[in-house]
Amino acid sequence: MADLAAVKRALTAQRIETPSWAYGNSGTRFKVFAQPGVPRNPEEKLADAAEVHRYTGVAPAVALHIPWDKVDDYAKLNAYAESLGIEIGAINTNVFQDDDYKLGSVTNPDPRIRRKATDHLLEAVDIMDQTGSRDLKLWFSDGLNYPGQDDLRNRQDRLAAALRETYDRLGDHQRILLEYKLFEPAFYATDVPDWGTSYAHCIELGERATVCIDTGHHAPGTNIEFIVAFLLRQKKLGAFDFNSRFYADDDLMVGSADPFQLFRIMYEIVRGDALNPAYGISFMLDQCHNIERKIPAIIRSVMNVQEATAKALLVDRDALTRAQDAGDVLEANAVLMDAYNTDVRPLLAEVRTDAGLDPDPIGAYRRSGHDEKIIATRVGGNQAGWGA
Ligand code: PSV
Ligand code: MN
Repeated sequence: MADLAAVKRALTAQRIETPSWAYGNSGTRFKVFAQPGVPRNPEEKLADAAEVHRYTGVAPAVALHIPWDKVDDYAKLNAYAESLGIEIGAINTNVFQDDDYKLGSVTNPDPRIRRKATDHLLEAVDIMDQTGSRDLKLWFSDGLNYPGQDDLRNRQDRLAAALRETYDRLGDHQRILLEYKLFEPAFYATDVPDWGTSYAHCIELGERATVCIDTGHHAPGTNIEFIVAFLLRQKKLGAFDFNSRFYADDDLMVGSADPFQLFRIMYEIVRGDALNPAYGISFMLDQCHNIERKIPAIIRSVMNVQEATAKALLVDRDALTRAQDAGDVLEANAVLMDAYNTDVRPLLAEVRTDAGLDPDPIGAYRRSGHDEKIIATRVGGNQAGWGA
């Protein structure tokens, strides 16, 4: 039996970072459905993130995306976050929304464009110095649509050079999280398509470069928990971008399409003793809420991660090891499934009550009147969105 007091302590200590862009308007390449009350600036995004933390108690950090969240005074933004009881987390870079990047950013054949893209990465580190952020998250949309379009190997060399320059600019407490993605927007070849490519570049860079697993960035059927186990063993797992997918990079609420997969991922985290924030893994969401209200959707996502984590913590690891060592296939599988099939909602309600929170975060948010307030007051100005 898992030690219930220890399970509760682990759930209380858990931290989940939410993305600023999930609070703003988003959509598919077909249509952005604007919602009333959506933030018009980074401050309003922070205010919404603070609501998520207020009702869940485990989401005190919000990731920024530059230039979407660019401000003149980051010290002021930091102080505002602090006044709301939250903090600024990872700084995400954006080298995918400029005409210059049509043929790539840091891998572009044109040295001027490579310089511009690398300068953006360096600028992001300058911002981290001001926000006190530890994590620089890099995702490159770079790739090719046609065989022969550019030289695959030269592009790896250009990527390595930009990463090296950025890594060398990091302060002692800062690190690079290198994200990968199988395809899109490029379809024939992507310059960082998989965890192996990210891992190899991170090894080349040094110990402050680690892999970020975006759960939506794999081929269907990929065993993501294997990647988690492998990278943990190598001490090269730095972060998650959690979301859910049915087909591709759907960016749906984590744990909605496949809660069992999320449980299997969280089991490897628990198995690797990597849940505690002190271990250094950042559990971020990277989602877009295109058709549902955003704040309750993010609260639901945080709760989904908590539920998967609680189930993972409930696995009777002694019984599992015994069954595994005995080669008892059915019993080993049954031990894991017993934990997965446990209804952990009462346990999480207890953890919330113990922390002085409402046991029902979504109900509490709905009753708070925040949704009505933002709809009534956030009128005029331009809604912040990522322009999809
Ligand atoms: C790319 O699809 C990605 O997962 C990267 O993390 C970007 O920064 C983010 O989505 C933008 O939504
Ligand atoms: Mn991502």
